[in-house]
Amino acid sequence: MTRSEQLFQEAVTRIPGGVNSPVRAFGSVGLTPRFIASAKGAYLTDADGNQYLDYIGSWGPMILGHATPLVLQKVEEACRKGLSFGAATEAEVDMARLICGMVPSVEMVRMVNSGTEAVMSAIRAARGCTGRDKIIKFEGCYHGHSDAMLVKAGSGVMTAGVPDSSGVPAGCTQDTLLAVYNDIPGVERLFEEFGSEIAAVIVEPVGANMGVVLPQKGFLEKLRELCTQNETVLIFDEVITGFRLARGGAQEYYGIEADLVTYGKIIGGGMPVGAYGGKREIMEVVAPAGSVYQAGTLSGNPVAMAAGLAQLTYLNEHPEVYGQLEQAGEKLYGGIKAMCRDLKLPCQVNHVASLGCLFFTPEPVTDYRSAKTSDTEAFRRYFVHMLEHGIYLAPSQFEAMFLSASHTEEDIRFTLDTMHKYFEK
Ligand code: KE4
Repeated sequence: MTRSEQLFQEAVTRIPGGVNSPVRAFGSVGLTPRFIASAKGAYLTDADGNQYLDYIGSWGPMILGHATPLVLQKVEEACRKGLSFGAATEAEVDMARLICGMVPSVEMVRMVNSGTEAVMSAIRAARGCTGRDKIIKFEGCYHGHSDAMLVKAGSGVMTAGVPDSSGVPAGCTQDTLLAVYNDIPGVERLFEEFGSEIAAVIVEPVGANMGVVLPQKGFLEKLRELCTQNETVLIFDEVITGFRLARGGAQEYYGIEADLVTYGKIIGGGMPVGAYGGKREIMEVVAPAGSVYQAGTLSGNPVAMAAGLAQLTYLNEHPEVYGQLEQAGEKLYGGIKAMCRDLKLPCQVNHVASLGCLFFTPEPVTDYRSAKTSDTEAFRRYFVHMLEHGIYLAPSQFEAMFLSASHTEEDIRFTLDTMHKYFEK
């Protein structure tokens, strides 16, 4: 029995499903999850000493790679000054100044402890400043696990979401309206029916939780226009795209300004951090400045701020990293695309900058419905081959691949060679 198998055997007796976040359980690929002991650069080492080239990067935070000296040094320095004070610190002012400097649309920002908390709070702020209740979200977009976001499409008649998890009362999702990603007419119909009741539209500017689904031309622009016309708050959930697609995230990359934006992952440098921010007149409704309550014992934690500041400062001072990630993405995802063409594989490749996804479907993937036409058994076989050859992918067809600044040309060549050996069989 491997060490990972031993650990998993005990873990399932004391942790639901043996993991502290469901996707880590390798459920959809039917394997024992690898228990990771350490990581450095683009590589993970599991509890049995096996090394893997990592395309998850902790689901996005590790854009520079694992255990980068510049982040570790700042964390160590912060630790020596104390781990948590529950009081205001200079590091939080530095972080707010840095985020507002990197993202022009963000005039004020509040630190929280996860992407879920950032989204939950941004929605409350949008409802608080508009006095409206309804929210539009898109099928296939994931915004964390707050009740109002755990919805799936109701019956054809209903447009309101129904809970997509047990334990979520219908009352928590009755104001969540569901639309189809890239389907502007559907959004227009919701605005025609509910316009003056809609507090916010929340969208992943690049869908990265149904695999990777890109915004079609005009989609984000039209959402911006509809929200402006209806005085609805446009929320970009940039927990994944934030500071990954560009210094200013998807807002910069696509040239669209959201009213509120949510962050996580990269801004924590690997530590538990989330944030929401945007227009001053919206953010000033948040307590204690305003009447929208939101709080957190460890929000702006000094050690987490040290990690986040180190990573974000580096990205801010070295924008060339984004060009490097763009080129690496072209090499990797362009190489996979060429392989699919040459070997006539029934697959699709969607990618933008360092994010990408290989879908096992012949159908172009433009939304959740088309993503779900993927052959998840074919994905599972591919995943097992890659893992056995030392390449650690997301254990689900409906997740993204994440490149980091630590992935080398050699790593990308090894990845493409390993894929080619699999597909040419
Ligand atoms: P967290 O609460 O997990 O920090 O963030 C929630 C969240 C919000 N918005 C977007 C766009 C997200 O992608 C996420 C979380 N992403 C998943 C990866 N698909 C986290 C991995 C996990 O759940 O373990």
